[in-house]
Amino acid sequence: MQEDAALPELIRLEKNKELQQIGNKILHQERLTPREGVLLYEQGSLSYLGALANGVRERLHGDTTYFNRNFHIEPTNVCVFSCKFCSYSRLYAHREEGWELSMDQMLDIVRSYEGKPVTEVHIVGGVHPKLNLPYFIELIGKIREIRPDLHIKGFTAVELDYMFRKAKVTVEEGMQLLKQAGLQSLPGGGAEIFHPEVREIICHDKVDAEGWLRIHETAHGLGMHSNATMLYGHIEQYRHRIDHMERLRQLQDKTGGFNTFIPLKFRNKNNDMSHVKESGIIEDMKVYAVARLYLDNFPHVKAYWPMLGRQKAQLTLSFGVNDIDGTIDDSTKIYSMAGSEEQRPTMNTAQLVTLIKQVKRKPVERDTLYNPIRDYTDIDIREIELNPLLN
Ligand code: V47
Ligand code: SF4
Repeated sequence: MQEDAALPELIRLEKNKELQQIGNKILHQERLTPREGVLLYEQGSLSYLGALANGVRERLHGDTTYFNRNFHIEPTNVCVFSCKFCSYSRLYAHREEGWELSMDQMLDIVRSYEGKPVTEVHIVGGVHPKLNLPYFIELIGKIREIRPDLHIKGFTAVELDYMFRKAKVTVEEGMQLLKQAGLQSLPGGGAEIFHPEVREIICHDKVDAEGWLRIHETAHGLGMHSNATMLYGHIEQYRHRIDHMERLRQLQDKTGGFNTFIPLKFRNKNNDMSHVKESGIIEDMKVYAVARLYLDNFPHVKAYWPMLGRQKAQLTLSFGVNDIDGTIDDSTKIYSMAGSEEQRPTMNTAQLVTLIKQVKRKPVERDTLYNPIRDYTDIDIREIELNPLLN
């Protein structure tokens, strides 16, 4: 890809010598150290970080910005864990305040997409003590029967860890069984912040960093791909964010199985951390930029638009992001309960394409594994709106 000619000049003009050195490393595609990662956060101006990250994004992807056509199923919000930031779960003892979809209700959701050109179902929910490994194996099998063409991306490492321990199977055995049933990849949730200084405070009782990473490593070993998230903007410090990304970078060196990194902005409504102020837009953009610079072995950085809002998601495209997730169509509540920008997050293809075109990027529909499905650059929005196969 063509490099922006202004970038070397911008780096030359940077007054802070350490930041200038980092800029030159980025230009020469050299890996940043953890210390340099922290320094970027502490001293890098937004414009400098943005220009560097944008250069990396351009080198890797040109103007292509991906989206996919997917829908979410949240089996339940009943959860045995008590993450302080979670606005969504209800403890089993208070399960009458929560919801639990039956197998038939979930399959009806899948059936409701008959004839619609979605390519992925994303399944993530709370950790219900009664919903076990055989149940989810059955669910995946039945989804496959109804829609063999759908890519099934499901279950955070937190859900999987609990499922496997309850079923008394090893991670290898459990992953193997789910793979045989038809599970194809793992979403990136449950990672939060790996460092125990933070994890102990915000989510002490669920799988730890090592357990999370082991589950993803095992999935990668079986040829499955996965994503990784980072919940930022609460009590963590810069060094915790860099430690988080460092652990991911190391695993990615080993397996190459991660597709995309998704920073998740902490939202403070209706949870036990409501007293914690949310991050501002400048910090949000820095998180994306530093992620793009630090995670040199992650092919993609994704902005999850329901959490950020559409305009901020658009802005992230100038700070290293090359993917804005999907149509989502989430009729339930995982994010809206935490105070996300979108109360019932869904966008149709025309809306996603418009968002991407407004910032002069090329919208390309992808599948879960980032195989391009259709380039919308030269397709008129009106044509998309009128064609049910495109919208
Ligand atoms: O791990 C919970 C987050 C995650 C809050 O892989 C919150 O494509 C912000 O797995 N404020 C689950 N975030 C979501 C998830 C996901 C989402 C989008 C895309 C993908 C993917 C995966 O939701 C949890 C947690 O980090 N979360 N509460 C909150 N108050
Ligand atoms: Fe349960 Fe997930 Fe909420 Fe934690 S974030 S309480 S594991 S639903």
